Amino acid sequence: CTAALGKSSEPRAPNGRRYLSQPLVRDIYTADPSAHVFQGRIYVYPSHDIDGPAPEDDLGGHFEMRDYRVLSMDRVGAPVTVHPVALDVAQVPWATKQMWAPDAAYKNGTYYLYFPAKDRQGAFRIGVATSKSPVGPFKAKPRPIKGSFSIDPAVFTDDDGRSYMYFGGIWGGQLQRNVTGRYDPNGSKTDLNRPNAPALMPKVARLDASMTEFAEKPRDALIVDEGGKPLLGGDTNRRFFEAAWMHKYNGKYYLSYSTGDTHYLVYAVGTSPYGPFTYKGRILEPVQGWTTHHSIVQHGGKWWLFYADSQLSGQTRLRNVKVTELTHNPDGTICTIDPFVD
Ligand code: FUB
Repeated sequence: CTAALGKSSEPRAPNGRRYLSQPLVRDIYTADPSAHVFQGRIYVYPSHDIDGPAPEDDLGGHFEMRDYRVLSMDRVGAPVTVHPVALDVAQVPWATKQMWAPDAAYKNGTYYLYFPAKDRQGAFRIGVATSKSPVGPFKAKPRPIKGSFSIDPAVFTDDDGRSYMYFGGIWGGQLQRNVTGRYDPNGSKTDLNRPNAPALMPKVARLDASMTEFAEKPRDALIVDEGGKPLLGGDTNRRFFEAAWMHKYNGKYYLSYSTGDTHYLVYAVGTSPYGPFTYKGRILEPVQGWTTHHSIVQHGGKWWLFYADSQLSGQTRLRNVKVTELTHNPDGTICTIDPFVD
């Protein structure tokens, strides 16, 4: 596992080290990059960070995003195009605020943009919007996906054409406020508050043929330790927090995610898109900034990790998307990446 050295002219991070890679775009702030290859070109669907008045809090009230803008490039290292607004919260009948981490999919000539936002009750739901272009503009469905809740949708299409949505997040992502099947506005602010009980898990549901509704009730994407036991709520270095992503490598299903308050990107491997997934290790050590959220995509014969940090602003609420190469070892494990060099 080797990393390319940063150029000596590049600024050092607050920790005195150099950044492994530089921001993909500097004109706008972007985060939570969901990368896909459509017709040979790389498209990145990020959150579009903006500065707002909300003070920082544990529920992410300071992430006040209002719209989405798509990035695209011919290949990693080529010039990046920042496309015009693809969808604005004002165009989504049910949504009020906080257009958080999105994802996209393609099927039969239509592109689908999946996004979380808060409804009038203050509950996160997941919406979908469609377009004939990968960069939009997208037209939102009038209602969120039936049975959806929480945040961070990631849609994976398997080799047999079936698509699955992974989603969820604790703390501000509200997974812990949906355990009864209904949103409880008075529920815990963080998690289940049971460190010795199984942690809250990401959810997975297959999408129906329309790609705009669940074909089934969401179920837990169970993450277990080497002994097959569910990761526990108190295991904060390994348990799921948010930012689920799925990629398939050598026939195995790799569920990767953020550990949130411990700031790691980690992964777990299974033999079915539903899991269970056995925890394997870290993908990315903590970046500058509180959040860490990524995607993994293959292009040009290599695997790429798209991620984000706060290099440009120094503020967690104003992040910038980056990319670096990701390596699978011969035994299927993933090389841990340090986002800093020197
Ligand atoms: O960008 C807002 C939220 O912060 C995302 O939905 C989370 O994954 C975290 O990055």
